[in-house]
Amino acid sequence: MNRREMLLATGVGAAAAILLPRIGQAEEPKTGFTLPKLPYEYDALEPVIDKETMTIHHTKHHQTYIDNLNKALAGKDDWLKMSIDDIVAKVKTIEDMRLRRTITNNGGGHWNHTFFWSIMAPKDQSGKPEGALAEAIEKFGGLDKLKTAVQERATGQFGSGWAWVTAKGGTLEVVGSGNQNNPLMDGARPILGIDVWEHAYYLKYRNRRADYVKAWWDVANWKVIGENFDKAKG
Ligand code: MN3
Repeated sequence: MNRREMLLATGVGAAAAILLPRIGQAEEPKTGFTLPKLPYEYDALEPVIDKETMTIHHTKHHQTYIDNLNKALAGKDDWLKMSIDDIVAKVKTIEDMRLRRTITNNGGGHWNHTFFWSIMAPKDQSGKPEGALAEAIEKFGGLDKLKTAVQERATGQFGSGWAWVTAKGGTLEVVGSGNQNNPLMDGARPILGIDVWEHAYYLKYRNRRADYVKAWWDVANWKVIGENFDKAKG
């Protein structure tokens, strides 16, 4: 008689039926991260971001970061237990510099892209800054000033990287990062970030990064960015 049969036979079947699968699940090791589904269709951000770019960016580029992250974390159960948010925030505690670099690039890549998809919406659902975020933007000098600062960061970023808006203590700040680094790795929480790797815009905008960033605001999801601000201002 195994444990389950014994429990059933002794009349605690109802409790066992609830408890046993839970025990099993808790002991199941997490094997890695999976590609999150986009919150809209691949062509939903047209004409600002074309369907082909979105498809390749999501199914190839983002998937590759996840595959490489999983490869790097294989067997590292302590890390696999963590959320991608925690992994990215703690990446600088990794002593092995080679591993730190791999997790920075690929954990960062996974976090950044998951974040990027979430802060965009079809043009007709973009909305506008409201509430506490709208006040913070006013304090910054207005939306046009914020857009100009982001534009400067985005076009001034040499090579691949990101332009971010963070909200430490409720004050907006515009920062840039190279490769897949992000502000979370430096203890600041972004509320908005624009991918300025060529793979994010080259098919449609060719070398015209400035045009892509200027157009990007039409698909900014201000509802989500506002929620990010409420969480980040803390
Ligand atoms: Mn990208």
